[in-house]
Amino acid sequence: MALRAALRGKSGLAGLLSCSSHGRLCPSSSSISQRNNSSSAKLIVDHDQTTGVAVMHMQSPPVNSLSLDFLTEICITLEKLEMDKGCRGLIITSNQPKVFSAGLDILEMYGKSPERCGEFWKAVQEMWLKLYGSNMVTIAAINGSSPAGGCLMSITCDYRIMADNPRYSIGLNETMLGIVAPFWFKETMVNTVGHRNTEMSLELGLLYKPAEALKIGLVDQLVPEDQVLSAATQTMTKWLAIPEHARQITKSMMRKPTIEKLCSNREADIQNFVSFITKESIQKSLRMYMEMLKQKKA
Ligand code: CO8
Repeated sequence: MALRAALRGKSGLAGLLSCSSHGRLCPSSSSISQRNNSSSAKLIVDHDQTTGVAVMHMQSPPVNSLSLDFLTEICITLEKLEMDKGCRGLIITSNQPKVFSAGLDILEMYGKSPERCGEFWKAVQEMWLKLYGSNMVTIAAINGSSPAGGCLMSITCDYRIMADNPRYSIGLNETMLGIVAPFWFKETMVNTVGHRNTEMSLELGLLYKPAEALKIGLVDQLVPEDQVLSAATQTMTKWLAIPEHARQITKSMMRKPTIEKLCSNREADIQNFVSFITKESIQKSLRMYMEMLKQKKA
């Protein structure tokens, strides 16, 4: 049944996401296919009509941290691209220097009401569902550091190319903040680097330099910094040459169990997050981590 849905083409894998509240975050369902590019405050999308490839540049200063507003913009953009039959591939990259994305905006998890935390977490789930379940070929062009939620965004993609710069790092470092990556972060990581690497990585909150990330398969390719986007474009051409339905059905087979697990536990997952993050001890850990970030700067 699911495979048949995927066979229907563009709506296939995305169509499996029956739990994804597409309408909620997407006030407009109009296509952007007639335009070569679109921009909002925090995102620039260059859509090449001839190749069917869109490049989404994140530019939310200073570090592309994923606030509720930014997540909402990302979700709206992903929804539009997914519905656009002229868009078959998506490259995600950053316009901010040195950083792909600093992950979830810590300020969204600190000192906020339970209702607001719940709304924020729903948006995080929504972004993951849209990216992990996308029918498009998705490539992360990681041109800077990519901790926590930034790493999550990257591993939802089909392929990862990272700038070969030892000053950058990538990983799910949640434990370093005193918080715990939820099961769907963990499973996306397991699906990428295997159980043992994930276990060590998550328990120790490891951030990997590009060469180490390549070694464990957290990224697929390293290139000089100024070639990240061109390498992503080249790789995209190869992926788009694969018969589309076969590729989409295969992607669906690989990802469906993880996606369905979140879909059937979505509300409970929100409640877990809210009760965990609003605990005084967790708030204290977040406060200390933010102070540490400031001290590092001084
Ligand atoms: N959220 C909010 N603000 C941030 C974040 C963030 N994630 N990251 C950095 N900032 C702020 C800094 O505090 C600083 O603010 P200010 O200018 O006011 O002092 C500003 O952005 C610039 O930061 P830096 O000076 O540190 O910039 P650098 O270019 O030197 O370094 C880095 C960039 C490497 C990204 C660095 O900022 C960093 O390591 N940031 C922290 C990244 C991080 O640990 N993120 C984890 C977020 S949690 C997450 O994504 C998953 C949560 C899952 C929750 C599960 C709970 C159940």
